[in-house]
Amino acid sequence: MNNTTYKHVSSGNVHLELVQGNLPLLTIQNEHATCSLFLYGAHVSSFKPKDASELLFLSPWSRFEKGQPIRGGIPLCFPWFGSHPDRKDLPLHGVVRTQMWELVETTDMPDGSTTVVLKTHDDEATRAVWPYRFSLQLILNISRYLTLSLRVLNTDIYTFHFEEAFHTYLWVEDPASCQVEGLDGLVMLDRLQDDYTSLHEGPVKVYGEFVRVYNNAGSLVTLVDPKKSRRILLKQENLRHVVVWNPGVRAAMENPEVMDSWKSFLCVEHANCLDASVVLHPGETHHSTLKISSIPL
Ligand code: TA6
Repeated sequence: MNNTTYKHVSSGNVHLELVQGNLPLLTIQNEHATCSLFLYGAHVSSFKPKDASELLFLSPWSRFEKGQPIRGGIPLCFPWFGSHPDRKDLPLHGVVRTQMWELVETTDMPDGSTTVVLKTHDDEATRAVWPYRFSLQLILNISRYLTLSLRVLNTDIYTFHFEEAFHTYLWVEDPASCQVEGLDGLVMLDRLQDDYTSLHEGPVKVYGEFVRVYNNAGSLVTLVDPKKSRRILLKQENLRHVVVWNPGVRAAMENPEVMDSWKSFLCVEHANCLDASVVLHPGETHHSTLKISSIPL
């Protein structure tokens, strides 16, 4: 299946339709969970395991327009994370979250889960701002867990380095009442205080505008939400840093695509960024994986 034939595809557990702003949205519903995914940005917008509530937050103020990033869900950041290191005029978080990805295949697996494969690559527009040839593949598996595996292939004749992230917006009842566990004892950079660095101790609790990078996290980080009575589990492979972000009321109200929705999400982002950016030689592939699930408290 390619992007010229996706208009009204429906097969097995997978359904494809055009929604908001004519963006193609894939919905996967199987015996374990329901998941929605925009082909624009390969952007997962919803994941609801059976017998549990929605894990991801999608801003109702998001514009859902080509050329604009979708606010919420799981934006994919590549080849830079946050602002471009030299050019502040370029979009935050790179170029692939505003590209239309190609749906390669969907497979209903014998265990009842569903696998979806999408891909994208460099084009004239990406090379105008990042002069390398690359190919990206996102492999999703929807079961009791949502598993996202990103493969970055260097198809250039030159070595490049890149940053990448799963910029996950988790749905919470009240960010200030939540805590993020699994980051104890790590070096922390406060991005709002000129990267002031300290050793972090205990669980992370957010207050006001909060953008902190926790270095070299372990494989499991969890978000405890007492008001939703649940713990969200985030398990990673090959993603070194964890960024915890909430804009707080002031910055949120200045952003028409966030507004009062700041009260309903906490971003816990898995990233290879800053000193953890990846060097990739021609012909090499880099793999990273994030697995998301929840359990009741
Ligand atoms: O990852 C954290 C961050 O870089 C924040 O500093 C904030 O600017 C945010 O991402 C923006 O994310 P968005 O999805 O709105 O583009």
